[in-house]
Amino acid sequence: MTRRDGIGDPWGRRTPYAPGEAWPVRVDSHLADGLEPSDVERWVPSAAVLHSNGDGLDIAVAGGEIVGVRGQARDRVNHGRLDPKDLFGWQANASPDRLRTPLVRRGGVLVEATWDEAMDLIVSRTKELLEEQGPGALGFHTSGQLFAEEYYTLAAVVRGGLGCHHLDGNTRLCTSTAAAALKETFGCDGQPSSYTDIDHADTIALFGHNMAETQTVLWTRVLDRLAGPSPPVLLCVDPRETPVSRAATLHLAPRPGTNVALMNGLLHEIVEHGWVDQDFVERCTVGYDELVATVADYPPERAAEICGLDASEIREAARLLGTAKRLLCTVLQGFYQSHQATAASVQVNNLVLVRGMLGKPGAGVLQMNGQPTAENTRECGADGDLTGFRNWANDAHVAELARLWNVEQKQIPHYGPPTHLMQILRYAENGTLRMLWVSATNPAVSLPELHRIRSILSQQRLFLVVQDAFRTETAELADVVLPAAMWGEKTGTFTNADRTVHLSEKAIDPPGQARSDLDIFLDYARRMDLRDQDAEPFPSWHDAESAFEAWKRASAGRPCDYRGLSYRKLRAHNGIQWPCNDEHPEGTERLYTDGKFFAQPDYCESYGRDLVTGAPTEPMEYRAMNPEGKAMLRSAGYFPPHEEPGEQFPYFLINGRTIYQFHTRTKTARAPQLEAAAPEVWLEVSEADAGSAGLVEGDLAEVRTARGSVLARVRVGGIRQGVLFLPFHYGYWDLDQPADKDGDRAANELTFTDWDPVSKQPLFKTAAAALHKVEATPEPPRLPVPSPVEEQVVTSGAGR
Ligand SMILES: Nc1nc2c(c(=O)[nH]1)N[C@H]1C(S)=C(S)[C@@H](COP(=O)(O)OP(=O)(O)OC[C@H]3O[C@@H](n4cnc5c(=O)[nH]c(N)nc54)[C@H](O)[C@@H]3O)O[C@H]1N2
Ligand SMILES: Nc1nc2c(c(=O)[nH]1)N[C@H]1C(S)=C(S)[C@@H](COP(=O)(O)OP(=O)(O)OC[C@H]3O[C@@H](n4cnc5c(=O)[nH]c(N)nc54)[C@H](O)[C@@H]3O)O[C@H]1N2
Ligand SMILES: [Mo]
Repeated sequence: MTRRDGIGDPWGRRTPYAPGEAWPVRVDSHLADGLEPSDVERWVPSAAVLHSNGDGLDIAVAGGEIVGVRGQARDRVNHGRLDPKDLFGWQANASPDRLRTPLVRRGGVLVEATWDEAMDLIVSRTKELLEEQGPGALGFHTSGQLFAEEYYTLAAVVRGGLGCHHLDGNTRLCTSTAAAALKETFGCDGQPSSYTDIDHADTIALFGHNMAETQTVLWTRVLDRLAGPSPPVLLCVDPRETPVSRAATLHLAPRPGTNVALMNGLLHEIVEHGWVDQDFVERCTVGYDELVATVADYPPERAAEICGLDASEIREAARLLGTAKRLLCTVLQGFYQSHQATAASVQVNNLVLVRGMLGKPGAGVLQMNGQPTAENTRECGADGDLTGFRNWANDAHVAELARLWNVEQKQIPHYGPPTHLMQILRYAENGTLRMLWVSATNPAVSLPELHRIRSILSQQRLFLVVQDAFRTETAELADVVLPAAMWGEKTGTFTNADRTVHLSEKAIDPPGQARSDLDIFLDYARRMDLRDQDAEPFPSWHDAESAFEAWKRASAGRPCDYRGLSYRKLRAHNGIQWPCNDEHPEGTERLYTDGKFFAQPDYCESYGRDLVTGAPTEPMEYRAMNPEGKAMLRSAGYFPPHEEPGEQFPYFLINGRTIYQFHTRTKTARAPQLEAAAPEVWLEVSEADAGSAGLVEGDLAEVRTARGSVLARVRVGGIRQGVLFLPFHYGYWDLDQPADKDGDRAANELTFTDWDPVSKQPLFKTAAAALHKVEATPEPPRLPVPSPVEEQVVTSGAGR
């Protein structure tokens, strides 16, 4: 077991390995200062909660407190390793400013209240609104950070119990495009590939994915392959220089918002050179001719012109992808948070399909998740889908769900797709939605165009409930605040980006009167006196394990089949990939190995949407197009982003993450090591642009868009010229004086309200901006620790 410098050395020591070998174990750990392993009273099994990787870990407990963490050597995901946020982030649980009691707004201020007072307010408001307006007056905005049991319960309560259509997760902001792209191609959500494909791949391509900073342990797996014999070729597509681009064999830095043109150009070359697995295409797919027709318009010269690249770069990238023997592609926010998000992401699926790179070790696609439990939000139907990847447009699926819940079929709204978050907010804005219940998400920092979000959430006529562990920017606007137990303080299961299910056990008691989200949702259902058709209390379950058993029944026979799992089984062997059932009792490493898909018209989760307009495809149309349920090669032409640099706003502003902070920092800012590593917002500017704006490293700059402005210290770096980058983690300077005090610092002050037509994911990574110097640096700037990238690769011939 190594205690390591998780800040200065975030990826740790290399453990090189060869293709097809097992990834060596390296156990990372961190304990509170002065503690030795012998001081730990109990190690409680769990998994990492500050990203989607799902690294198995044990929580160290002493004196009723969490005192550290240790990676699990036997875990299939991390083989013992931990990322910086996991090494230190647990300290947030013990933060003195945790919410300990409910709060209610009286005379304009939030004051402490009892659970009875708080819940009575919520229940009486719900009943009034149901009476006056019906369930359309209610909205629920949940998370990608709760447990499966909690999402399943929320979905049952909201859709089955209240008959309300307005339930979505912050997964809408995160990986609704992953879900949409998988549905477009495979007819159903569900990750085709496995992290173990990294062990076998000879070519790994990352599309808009800064894996080194956002899935740190997965990246160490890649680094260990790069350091071993026969390393894989690495392709990086990102307008910025990142630790990934620095390790890459080839880095394409396209103009932001041009992913579709790039992908079409790459596929053009692959078709042109005959790098197509015709047998696979014939056997397993529909739509090849249409795909060829779409990409015919994107010869490398045209794609290069749109993307601001050299045609030779596109040719070279196509050659690497086209001649790979075991090709693994990953996709994340650089693709998902832009205007043609789904169209770009399905082209990565297409690339893998036309090359026949599916269902065998080292080949495939990972349409990544971001949050630790985003997969569960989607499976359980706490987002814009129905429980168990059921199809809202297929009456038989809705009837099945109604039978399961013992409610009338018409009780479950399915007159159209479940309402997506951006539409829920629009209803709140125009006053038709009058109660919004926000659980485990901080929209006052994470949603686009914050001045609009603030004005929506702070309306008098909107009753806002916020369920969180901390008094966040959003909680400050609430009418009722409910104190929640967090990870480590409750039991439940969660599923990572490669379908691996972990059981996370309760290690300590929550602070004060805080309660688990599951208990809160169930308490609400009881107080609302929700009943099924036999007048029995609904939902019928009462704790985490009974909720899990109920969820297993709901998943039965669906692609995400959990029937073969149980708490007992997960206690014996944590980390099992679904589907897990009689046919696959030990779980399933890869989907679609037999060339069969979940796309049959009667079984599929979705009939798909038009990639340009987002209009849902009619069931008859789908049946005609794909009667046998093959994989679908869908494609679209390129359109320019909806906001592009011009005279007044000459830069393209993008945003994203740093390795040391998580989202709106409610946890990582409370871990001293992490906060010290990246304490303040900064602005990444290319050398050329810094020169022309008269800026040097550390100067204070203002970046302005049509929505607002942010002040940040300048970091001069290897970003594409004409592009600026802000980390999005930093909320208001001061909770008491949101915005406009010393200039704002939240990236979302600058973003705008718009979304991908198919996935409805907001376009966070698009804005035209102006840049001005405000003040020269007075002294060496207090900047975040630069990512210590230089030593990340032990070169025994990285790349080729
Ligand atoms: N340290 C840390 N890790 C995290 C998180 C965190 O907050 N902090 N959050 C987790 C979550 S929820 C998520 S969703 C993931 C996100 O993980 P990532 O998607 O890897 O993170 P981002 O930094 O948002 O975006 C990735 C890259 O997209 C690039 N990009 C921007 N615009 C474009 C474009 O138009 N085209 C292309 N090709 N690239 C573009 C950016 O330069 C950036 O480097 O991370 C997870 N892991
Ligand atoms: N500009 C810009 N904006 C973005 C993005 C971007 O790249 N750029 N990325 C988007 C993405 S991918 C994401 S995922 C979102 C993330 O956005 P948010 O979801 O708003 O971010 P978090 O800070 O993770 O908020 C989670 C909240 O849940 C609380 N919490 C944690 N555990 C629990 C629990 O067990 N129960 C309860 N009740 N509360 C809990 C935390 O204290 C925190 O307040 O941001 C999105 N916004
Ligand atoms: Mo995310």
